[in-house]
Amino acid sequence: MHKSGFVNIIGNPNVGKSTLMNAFVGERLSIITSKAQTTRHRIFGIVSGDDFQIVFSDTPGIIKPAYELQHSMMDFVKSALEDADILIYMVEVGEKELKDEAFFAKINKMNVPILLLINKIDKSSQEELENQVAYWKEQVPKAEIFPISALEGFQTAEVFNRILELLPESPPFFPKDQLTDKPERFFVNEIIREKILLNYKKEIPYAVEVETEAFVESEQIIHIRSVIMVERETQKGIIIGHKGEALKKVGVQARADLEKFFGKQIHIEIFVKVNKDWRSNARQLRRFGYKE
Ligand code: GDP
Ligand code: K
Ligand code: MG
Repeated sequence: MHKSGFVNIIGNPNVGKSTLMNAFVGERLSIITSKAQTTRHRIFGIVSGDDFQIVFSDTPGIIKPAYELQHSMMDFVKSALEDADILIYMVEVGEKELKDEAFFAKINKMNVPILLLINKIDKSSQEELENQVAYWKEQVPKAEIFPISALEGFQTAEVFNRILELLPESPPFFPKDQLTDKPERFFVNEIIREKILLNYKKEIPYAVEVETEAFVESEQIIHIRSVIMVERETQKGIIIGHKGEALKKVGVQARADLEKFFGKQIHIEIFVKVNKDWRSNARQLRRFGYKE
């Protein structure tokens, strides 16, 4: 017998969704920072064994969309709610002030198993944790509750084993050696975007999109050419920085991660271009893979 299914991870921004998926897959497929809206796409992380295949979906955090890009991000969340075989709803210790009754009502009515993971318990006391479990039992009675630490790997094996038990009988959806649905260039873009999230303040990271124009692999080395797209001339100046120092730092940091990710020497050139209001432009969003 072979089991296979879609296990979709949803939750508020910054609760640790990407950290959990990477931990299960054993690769840094999803970028992680302490900033909300780090994850903009729905990303598959595929874990296969002899008789099972779990297709995890990492998704953007749930937000009220303010512009077209964020609408597309929430469409990824919606589709993850619709096609799950098992739903992982992740919360973090102490987030109960973000109560959303309509959302709870919706997931309580879903007819797939729901695992409600209370993450970051490394930061909580035993008493606080007990209160949290009681609270979530009341809000989402349908869910099985697991207190975990995605970062420290606490109780994540238990969650994984429960997923294996709940997984429906099915042939695999992807070749057994496939790790993700995204092409190599996607991960180049994401690694560069992570460095932008880490190096620039305020609005800058949210105005940025990265596009990789060339990815040429030979036996020894991968040659990459990427473009950082911003919405305004002033943002371009900030990205490049005084004498190009800021952009150089992004390049050095990205290259180090790319070498780890691809296991090869990397040569990378990064340019900055203005692409006015790309975040609000449906055609541009389609081009960057945010829309069908
Ligand atoms: P996402 O926005 O839900 O995908 O969250 P991320 O995976 O990007 O994580 C957001 C932040 O929470 C990062 O700084 C992570 O290192 C941190 N984080 C994730 N899991 C844990 C955990 O179990 N414990 C603690 N203390 N921090 C965590
Ligand atoms: K985040
Ligand atoms: Mg994320």
